[in-house]
Amino acid sequence: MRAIISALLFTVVLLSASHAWASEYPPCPAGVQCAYVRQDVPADENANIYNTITDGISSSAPFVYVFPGIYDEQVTYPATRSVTIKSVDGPLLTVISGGATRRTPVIFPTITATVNTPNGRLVGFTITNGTYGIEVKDHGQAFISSCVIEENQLDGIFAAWTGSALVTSIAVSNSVLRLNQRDGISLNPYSNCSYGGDMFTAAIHNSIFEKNARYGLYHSRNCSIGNAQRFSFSHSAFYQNAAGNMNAPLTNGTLTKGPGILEDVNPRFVNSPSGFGSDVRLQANSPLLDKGWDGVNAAMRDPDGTRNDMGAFGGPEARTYFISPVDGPTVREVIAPSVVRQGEPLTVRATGAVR
Ligand SMILES: [Ca+2]
Repeated sequence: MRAIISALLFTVVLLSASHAWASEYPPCPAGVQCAYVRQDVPADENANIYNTITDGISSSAPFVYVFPGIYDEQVTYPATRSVTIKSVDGPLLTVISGGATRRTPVIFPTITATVNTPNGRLVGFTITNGTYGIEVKDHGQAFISSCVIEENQLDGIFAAWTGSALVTSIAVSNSVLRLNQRDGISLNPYSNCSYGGDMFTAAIHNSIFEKNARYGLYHSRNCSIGNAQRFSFSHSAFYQNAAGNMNAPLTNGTLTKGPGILEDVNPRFVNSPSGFGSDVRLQANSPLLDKGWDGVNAAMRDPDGTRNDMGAFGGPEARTYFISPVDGPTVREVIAPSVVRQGEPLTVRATGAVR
């Protein structure tokens, strides 16, 4: 009888949680077109369904939703319009890979107009097996959140500025940069220090840098990349980056560390091998739970309303990303009769909750 109750309870878990993570079509914001990318049905342009992320971008839709799968392609954002590319079910299930040639999976190109709005948002992917994981080219503008960027040949994210009147802008939040073979994030304003600090902006929050082969966070110039308005860096954690957590210019104070930087702290991921199969959700005893940046209001909080957890499974975008009871949908208030006669129906009542 114990086995039967367990089986029924498992059914309850699935039914309760299914609305939270099943691959349903996400709603499209009012008044805009959305493209849907999935590998399990034929492409149908009339229904805005495509088989590759590149084709989804080519549809001109400003929102591209990507269903679970391993996407072996080079995703290049458009240079003249803004696009949000977002996974439906999160980075454990949705991968963009560099493939056999280890090309860079995601590129934010040089933009062609003087604008200070981001031209690209990337939300909820694992980015792996590339030369760089993500390259932000000269005056590219990139917002990256809820991503796992791991095991790329050079840097997890490489961002450049080579000297012009246009800004290179990079914002990274609630992401994990691990096991890259050079730096986790590499900021590269190539010019000398005479540019006044206005041409490169970076915002890094709520992220985890683990076991990168050189630095966790690297800055190529021993000079300021700007004042606090141009560089904000807080509430992030570092663990076992081979050459150091941050390189010398950072420790010299030219990049100002904000509050909540934790160094040499084991994040306690659920499973963190090299190669496919990593699971960088935080265990219940992780010291990085509730250590992220709350922001100026509740907008940065976790789906359960608590303070932001560092990493790719914290923050407001994580609502749909939990796929098992480990740190994910939970069943509470289970009411089941302790004794049931053979052949009688058994009713189990429970409350399902996404954290
Ligand atoms: Ca939390």
